[in-house]
Amino acid sequence: MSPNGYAHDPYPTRYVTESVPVDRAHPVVWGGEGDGPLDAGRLAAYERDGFLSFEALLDAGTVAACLAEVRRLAGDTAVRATGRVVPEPDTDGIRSVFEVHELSPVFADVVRGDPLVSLARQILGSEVYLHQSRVNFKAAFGGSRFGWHSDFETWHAEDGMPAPRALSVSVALTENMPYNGPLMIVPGSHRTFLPSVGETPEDYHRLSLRGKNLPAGSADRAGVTALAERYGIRQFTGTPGSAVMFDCNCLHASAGNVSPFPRTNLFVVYNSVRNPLGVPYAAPRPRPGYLACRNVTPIPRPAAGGRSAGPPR
Ligand code: 6CS
Ligand code: FE
Repeated sequence: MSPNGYAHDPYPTRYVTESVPVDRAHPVVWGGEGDGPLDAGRLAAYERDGFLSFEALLDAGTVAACLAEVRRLAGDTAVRATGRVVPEPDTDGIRSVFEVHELSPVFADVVRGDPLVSLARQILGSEVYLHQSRVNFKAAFGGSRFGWHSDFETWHAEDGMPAPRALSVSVALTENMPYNGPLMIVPGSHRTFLPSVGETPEDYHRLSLRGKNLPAGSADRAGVTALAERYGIRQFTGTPGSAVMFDCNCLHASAGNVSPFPRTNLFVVYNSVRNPLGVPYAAPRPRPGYLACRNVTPIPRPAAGGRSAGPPR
């Protein structure tokens, strides 16, 4: 039984003594072809691999507006003083800024609009709300890595997310190249839940988001090795505006950036309104709202007669 009183936990983690992989107990694709812009072939690919990539999800004008906001937020000392800004582990640079949709009207429009929201509704088969948004900076000459993990492992343990009915969209704001720390995913890993051994410390997010010597929440190395030997590793490169949409239980990571080119991406996480957060499954208390929103009010649909775009590329 989970330490926080759940009688049945299909995804036991942190409080286990051994990382024994568990089969996913929930669907991957919850909606159908008629529910959004993706055709049956793209839905089947997402179901199989756990992700879809897009060459141009956001247009150049939107990307330019986002980048201008990134520069403004990075220089804003008031924003820096809030917990929303996560510093690099070894320098005074910025690693991440959370809840960018509350800090910037430009990001608010992007994360609450199409094509992102229509894609999320279709995959998750319901109305959706924003669980989390952030920008990861990955500065030139030293932006630090993100080790192998499943986001759902963290959100289940620390945020009380019951089921893997959530997804992330990672949008490139600068070009993502093989050598500036792009996202890597183990295709097909979303069908296996890899428990993580190690109790969640108090206020763990202060440490975990900086990515240093993590005592909990890192994916089990033997488990990562077995899945990567079986399925391989996919690395995502692309020009600004390209994107990857991926299931919350995909095993993923990214290397540090020693190149002279920053790799700056917007991450937007949508959760199904039918999957509201409860008590954390394995942490002393819930994390702050800027990391895990507890307001499940659905993102509104555009008024009838509004502009509708073609299928995303
Ligand atoms: O703890 C979290 O919620 C975040 N940390 C990582 C490394 N990935 C997903 C998520 O934004
Ligand atoms: Fe992640």
